Amino acid sequence: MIWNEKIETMPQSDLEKMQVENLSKLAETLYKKVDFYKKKFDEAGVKPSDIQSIKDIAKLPFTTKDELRLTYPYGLLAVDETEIVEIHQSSGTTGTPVVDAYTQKDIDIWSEGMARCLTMAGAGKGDVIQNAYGYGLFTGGLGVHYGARAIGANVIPISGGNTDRQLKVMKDFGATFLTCTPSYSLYIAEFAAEQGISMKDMKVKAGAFGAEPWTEEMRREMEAHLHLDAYDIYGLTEIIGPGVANECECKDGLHVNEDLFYPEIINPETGEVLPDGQKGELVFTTLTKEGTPILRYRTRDITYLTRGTCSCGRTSVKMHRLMGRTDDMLIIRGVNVFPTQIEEILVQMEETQPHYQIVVDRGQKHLDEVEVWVEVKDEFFSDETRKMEGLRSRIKDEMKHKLGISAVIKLMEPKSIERSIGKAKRVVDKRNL
Ligand code: DLL
Repeated sequence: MIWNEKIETMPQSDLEKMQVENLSKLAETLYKKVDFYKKKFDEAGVKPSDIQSIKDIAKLPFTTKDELRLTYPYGLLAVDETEIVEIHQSSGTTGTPVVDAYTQKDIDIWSEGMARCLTMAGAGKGDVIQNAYGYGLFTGGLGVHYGARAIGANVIPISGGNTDRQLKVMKDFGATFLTCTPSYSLYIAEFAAEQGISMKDMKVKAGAFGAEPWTEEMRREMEAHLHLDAYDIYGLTEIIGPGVANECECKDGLHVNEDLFYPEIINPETGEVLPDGQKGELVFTTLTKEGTPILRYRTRDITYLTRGTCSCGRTSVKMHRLMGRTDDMLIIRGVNVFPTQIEEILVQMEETQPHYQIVVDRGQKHLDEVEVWVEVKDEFFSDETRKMEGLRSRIKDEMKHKLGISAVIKLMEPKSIERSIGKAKRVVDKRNL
């Protein structure tokens, strides 16, 4: 099934007309209503009237995550504050968060994008969607919720965690579709096996999994252990949340809702737009959003685009499943964390040295596990466990409180962490993502 046949199967030339029209309108609005963008247009020497074709987008300035942080909370608002009906924030809990402020029309756009995504993954009216993405400021829970409501499915807003109850609800209400992070889905499968519950006895036939990197190997495991079809769903807070792109039944790239979110691939070093098929940094422009529309947002996600009619009938451009990031952002159980944020906590401790290493692995339960190894200063290092325990729990608590991650802290003897001659290798990621 295709949710919006007209748009999703539209010839590219017709789609492009719509895109240019909306891009021109967007440029006008940003120039008139958002000082931040007016300044950027002026600095770049461009005017909204310079947009004559979709390729002209390359004349317009980029937006970066740092700029979004600098304009917190409402610096990028393009409407009156009273028009905002809902806000969300990026999943990292520290630093200055990135805000998405939605008007009613934005919520409608979100619902439409998500309705298309869920339909691509095989959901529809009559389905019971167990939505185990977190509800709250994170966009996963409510984004899927709005899409599920739009397609007329029955949505169970169970949110993440409490796996015992997930399985009971799944069984008792006959859930047919699951939405959560890929790692959590594997945890559910493993937990079920431990409890002697067979996933074969569940009715779940498919699911939309995203919000963190995953691989084809993981898909195979998920499909084998959960007995379902696993589809990749992509999105980000800055653009709208989930609902930006999703895999169809071909499971061969994610169709981008490009009438709403215009994708480009650029060379991350030069900013030059790359042709289809070439790998680079993914950039998005929200073509129709009202509250916090965004121009050429540099996602730092790496992928490439392909065009052509897909065997599912859709003509929308496809992005390859994500192939990494241009920065060192880690996604730990769905929470975005930069190594520098961990460093900030460590350097504030009087007892530790700025020599540390972050080791990330997928534990036995398929969930991300983080170990932080940090050297203790000579004068504070002690063989007495009691003395060291206090420091360990202070670091652990700070990380939980400020970053929202649970880490195992290993206090190391002075000079025990390998020194590097060049760039220090702060992160050892063993997850093979
Ligand atoms: O993770 C939105 C979302 C919710 C997407 C539910 C899918 C499902 P943020 O917390 O802002 O938003 O994180 C966005 O997560 O730039 C990617 O690096 C990563 N990411 C999201 N989806 C995928 C995916 C939500 N399917 C950041 N594969 C993005 C790999 C993903 N990485």
